Amino acid sequence: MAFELNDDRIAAENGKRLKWLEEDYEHLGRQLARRGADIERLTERATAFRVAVPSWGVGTGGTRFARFPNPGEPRNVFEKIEDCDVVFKLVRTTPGISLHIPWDRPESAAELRSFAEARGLFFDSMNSNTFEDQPGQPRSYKFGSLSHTDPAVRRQAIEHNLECLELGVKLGARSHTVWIGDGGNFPGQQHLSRAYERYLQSAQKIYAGLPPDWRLLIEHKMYEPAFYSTVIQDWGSSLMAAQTLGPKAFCLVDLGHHAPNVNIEMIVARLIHAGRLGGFHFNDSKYGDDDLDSGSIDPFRLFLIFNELVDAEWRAVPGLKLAHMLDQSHNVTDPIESLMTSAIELTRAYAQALLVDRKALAGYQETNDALMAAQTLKRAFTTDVHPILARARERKGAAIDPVGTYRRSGYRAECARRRPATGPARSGIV
Ligand code: LRH
Ligand code: MN
Repeated sequence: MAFELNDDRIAAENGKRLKWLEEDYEHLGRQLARRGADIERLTERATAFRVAVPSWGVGTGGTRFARFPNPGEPRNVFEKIEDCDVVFKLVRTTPGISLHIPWDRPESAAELRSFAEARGLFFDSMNSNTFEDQPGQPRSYKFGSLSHTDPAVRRQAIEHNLECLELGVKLGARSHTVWIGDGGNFPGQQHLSRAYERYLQSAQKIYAGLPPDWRLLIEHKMYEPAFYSTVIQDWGSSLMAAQTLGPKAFCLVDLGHHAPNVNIEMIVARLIHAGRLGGFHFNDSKYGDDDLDSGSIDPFRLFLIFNELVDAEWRAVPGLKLAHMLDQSHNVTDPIESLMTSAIELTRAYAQALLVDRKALAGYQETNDALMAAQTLKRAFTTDVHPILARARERKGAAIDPVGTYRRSGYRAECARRRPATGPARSGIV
């Protein structure tokens, strides 16, 4: 596809906005200097921040009630990469793409890999799918997959995961994320312990297939599609599984996979303590697994999660290597715009967490000065770091105003012209 949103266009757009950015950046720099913070250091850290985008996030999401496709939707994995490329060009924070198999299974892994690498992109965590039946699939996952009572179904699910590892090696990925919807809708439907044990046996076979330098990311979820019990329902089930499997198994925290008032930053702190925090699926939610744009409902919660991550870094917690990924469903927005603004919201939460005066905070915590401790966090959260984020983008050749630049580029209209709707790419996400 010839139409490209190129660096010249972005530079031209930035040129019109540089003057106010410099003004705001200088002003914030002086304010932060008074607080003992070095704006250049913060901008450096914000510039280095990275989060992967989900291939399934560039298509239009929907609910069980309806899906309202966007014009010019990607129809195959290559068009998904093209859209991920636009996100990357405009924010330069998202070089990694997380694929979902079989939705993104390529004819040729080599062709797909070079297509991505030619755009400065790489493949992040692989994702298996044993939560739906594929056409012609011998055995159904209706009653589960890795924890199914039928060993033949478990074998089928294990083989699918091993296929994801094999493909992932060809694509240059370094981790594999396993989320299963296994569970029951009624008390008594599943034996809660035997189902978990079957899961562990199956997961051990997947773990045994992990390439040496890979990580296995276990994703827990409270409910849905099962509505009474879920085999990997919470961080405890995930942590025990990781500890059972071995040192390459870690826990992945999807923000939407918890009950509304659960203290997720506490879970993050515990998983860091256990040395098993492996990564995140960032999104936001008010009720269930709403998969809304990160920071769109509760930006303070997002900040508190990054506060735990930055605090762990500050305490030099060993071996903390995190896979940050977005996992969202864009039902009413242009997915490209939502992914760009969500990547920026994560960078914002990270930059604000870097602004926390940790020495002062530790002092207030030690002396039980509750108010000043809370105020110290709030001060960082209420600092408008927009100039730092825009400067970081501008310095990387990304857009100072990504959404404006994107809209003025006419990319979506061009996609609508060049990608006549043939029905959505196999994203599976209705
Ligand atoms: C499950 C989930 C999981 C993905 C899917 C697309 O709710 O968060 O991470 O496989 O969404
Ligand atoms: Mn997820």
